[in-house]
Amino acid sequence: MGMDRRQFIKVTGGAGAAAVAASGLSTKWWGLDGDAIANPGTEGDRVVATFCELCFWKCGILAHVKDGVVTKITGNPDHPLSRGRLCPRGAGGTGLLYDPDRLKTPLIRTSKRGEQVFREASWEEALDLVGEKMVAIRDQYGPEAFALFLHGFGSSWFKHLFKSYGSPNLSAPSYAQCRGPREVGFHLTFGATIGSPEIVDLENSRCITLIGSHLGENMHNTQVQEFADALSRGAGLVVVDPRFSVAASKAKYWLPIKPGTDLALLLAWMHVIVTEGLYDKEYVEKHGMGFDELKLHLADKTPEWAYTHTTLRPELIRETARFIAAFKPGSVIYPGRRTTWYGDDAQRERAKAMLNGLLGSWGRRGGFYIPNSLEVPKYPYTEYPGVAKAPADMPRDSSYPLADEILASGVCDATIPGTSEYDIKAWMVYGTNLVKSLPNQANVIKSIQALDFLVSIDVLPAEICGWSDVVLPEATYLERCDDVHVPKYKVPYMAVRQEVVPPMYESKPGWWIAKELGHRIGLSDYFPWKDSLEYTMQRVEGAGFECASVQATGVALGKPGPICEEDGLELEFATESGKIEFHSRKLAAAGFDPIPEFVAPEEPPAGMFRLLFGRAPTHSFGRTVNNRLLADCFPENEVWLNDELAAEMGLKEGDRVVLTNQDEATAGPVKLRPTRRIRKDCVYMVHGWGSQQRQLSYAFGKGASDSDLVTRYKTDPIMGGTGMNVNFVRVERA
Ligand SMILES: Nc1nc2c(c(=O)[nH]1)N[C@H]1C(S)=C(S)[C@@H](COP(=O)(O)OP(=O)(O)OC[C@H]3O[C@@H](n4cnc5c(=O)[nH]c(N)nc54)[C@H](O)[C@@H]3O)O[C@H]1N2
Ligand SMILES: Nc1nc2c(c(=O)[nH]1)N[C@H]1C(S)=C(S)[C@@H](COP(=O)(O)OP(=O)(O)OC[C@H]3O[C@@H](n4cnc5c(=O)[nH]c(N)nc54)[C@H](O)[C@@H]3O)O[C@H]1N2
Ligand code: SF4
Ligand SMILES: [Mo]
Repeated sequence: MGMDRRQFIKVTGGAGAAAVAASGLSTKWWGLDGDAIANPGTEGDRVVATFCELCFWKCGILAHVKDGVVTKITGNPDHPLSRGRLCPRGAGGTGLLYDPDRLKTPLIRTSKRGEQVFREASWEEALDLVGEKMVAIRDQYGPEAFALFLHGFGSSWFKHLFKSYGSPNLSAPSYAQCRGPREVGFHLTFGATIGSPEIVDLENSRCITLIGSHLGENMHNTQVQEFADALSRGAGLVVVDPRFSVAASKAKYWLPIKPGTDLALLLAWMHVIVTEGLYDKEYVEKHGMGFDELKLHLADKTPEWAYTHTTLRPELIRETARFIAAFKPGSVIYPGRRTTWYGDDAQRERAKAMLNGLLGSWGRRGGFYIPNSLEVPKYPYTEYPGVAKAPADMPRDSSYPLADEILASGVCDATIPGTSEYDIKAWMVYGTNLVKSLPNQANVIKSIQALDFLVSIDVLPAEICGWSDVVLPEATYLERCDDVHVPKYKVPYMAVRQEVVPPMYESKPGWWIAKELGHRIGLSDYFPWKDSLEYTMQRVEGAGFECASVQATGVALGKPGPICEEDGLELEFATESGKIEFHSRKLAAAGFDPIPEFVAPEEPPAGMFRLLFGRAPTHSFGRTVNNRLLADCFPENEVWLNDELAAEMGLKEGDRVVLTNQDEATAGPVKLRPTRRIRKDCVYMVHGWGSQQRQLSYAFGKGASDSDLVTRYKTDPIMGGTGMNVNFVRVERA
């Protein structure tokens, strides 16, 4: 359905960026030889320890600076998430810093929204305007009518601003469009969520089962390091994926499942493991609840039954069930991350959790660890004012009783007048490209057109900026100091983000933008600190660490505690029953299946393929597609189509094709990749490409956008996640 971006952001180009040495780079997906990317760069005369923001994993980095220019980025050996190594994107961070297309000054829209003509403005004028709108919305409709959409670590300053302001509508597409179903499915079963970094002890796993988690292409540094180590140690690997992923190529078993039928496979695996007595009896006896109901439920979920849905041979299902069970404990069914697939996602995730329960993997070495975290006192602010109204993310006619975060898709919908309890009138959008990350782009644009006001804060002229009334240019992560990062992890630690070089152009750090806005809308009390350095050092000291040493190394480590039963930890489960719930009374009470039931998904019509999408190791969504260093390794996405079918259709390698979905939305032209590595009922592409914005001068027109084809989604009735793997496309020569 592509939008016309020819009119996008008409401003004159500013000062030229410092040139970065890019050379012929090649990257092995798995080698984590990201360093190769920046190695042409010189040793710095100054090295600053901070952490990465090229994705949301937050690896510790060392940024080398020579003559005021960041020359290379390497992994911080002291940081638990990088352990001295980086993924290619992290090493290529200078490609963002020195991207010539960066937002350089505040922009104010000068013609109708959608025509996207802007003028440059001073910070004074732009902030005054945003401040006036925040006051006007608060006075006229109440603070709840102003929503904050956010993604990324720097959003903390704006969360603080909006909580001080009194809005309950703070949401991120990383929940209802990403890991929400996983968190709900695991919480229902074990009374705890998975979080990020995922609490999976891959390092010690004896067998790893990936169900559509394409670790290695889905590149989270530490996780991939541990995955690679486990495999070289000889750990078993089972990969369930309609596509022969890179991980599948390393696996003992690849199960090319029919898309959308994983729940049937999970039930059949459990059937085999229970009927053959292969589960961890002692563990299930001690920690489980509802095992007898589960056993009864599984009675007819035979591999023969699952075969009719999954197309996987019954013998293969039996053999892999036995294989997986043979490695317990320490045999982990990886929980997945983007689990918003078919609208039955919380139940599929729950089935993964239950299988892990049968294998005795929760709280066990090589399974799921119980994380630690440093005690770091909050900055002593006065209490937030509280909120007058509930979030607007639930439509009037339904509710998602078990959602535990706010649905970004729901807040977006609530912007269309009359759909929710009250209307959202204004958005602030920080670090999330909603036009590409929420499903049904036409609906997102309809919501945007209904707004009184839209301000975005970004580093690049992303699609969302094009729809904004005011665009504020943030300094990149290498040019700013943010809050301290205190994750839940194996080892408790805290990391600091520090300014490596001063902000380029007129860009400003988020903390400064939030503070300036706070002052303008009568919230000065909530911004008592001079700058983020004063704020963070207060927290570092509060946690009992010495500022100078934390600034030098970028991290402060706490004492590791026990993280699994083998360390002597007594397991506790914060479920209703205090046990691992194989049968959930909570689900039953809310009107859902207490034990997951499989319902077959709709089939693609004749001549159409199910559209699947995922990640490439060298890119993060659309946020890196304009990065010249990374483009060298992966210049654009391609559409994977089964090679035999392609031949029948008269299509060959390198042909340009256009994809058209069930609603006549199109994407492309894009390069075709005929390959044996995918089933015949689906096509696959990497998400994030197909930018229609001229302002992103590299990414413009490269590849195709899956987002343009996700016009339809299926909502998870349990938690409101938007299942997005439900679109069908035809493939035609361009
Ligand atoms: N069709 C489709 N939709 C999807 C997905 C998919 O695969 N396909 N994936 C889903 C998933 S898993 C997720 S997590 C979400 C993610 O969706 P988004 O949160 O939208 O993620 P990005 O595409 O990374 O968008 C990040 C935006 O932040 C900007 N940015 C980058 N760095 C900074 C910074 O330091 N400061 C500021 N202020 N801005 C910055 C970038 O320029 C970009 O505009 O999308 C979901 N939606
Ligand atoms: N390099 C890189 N790494 C990233 C990111 C990035 O942008 N770039 N983003 C990060 C984020 S926020 C997320 S959420 C994760 C997302 O990464 P993942 O959670 O691993 O998931 P997806 O991208 O949804 O899944 C893609 C895989 O699922 C397969 N698949 C599709 N449909 C089905 C199905 O019905 N059944 C099965 N069994 N498999 C199926 C696809 O073929 C593909 O291999 O990646 C993270 N890591
Ligand atoms: S995984 Fe890569 S991009 Fe993500 S934080 Fe780590 S180095 Fe940066
Ligand atoms: Mo995600």
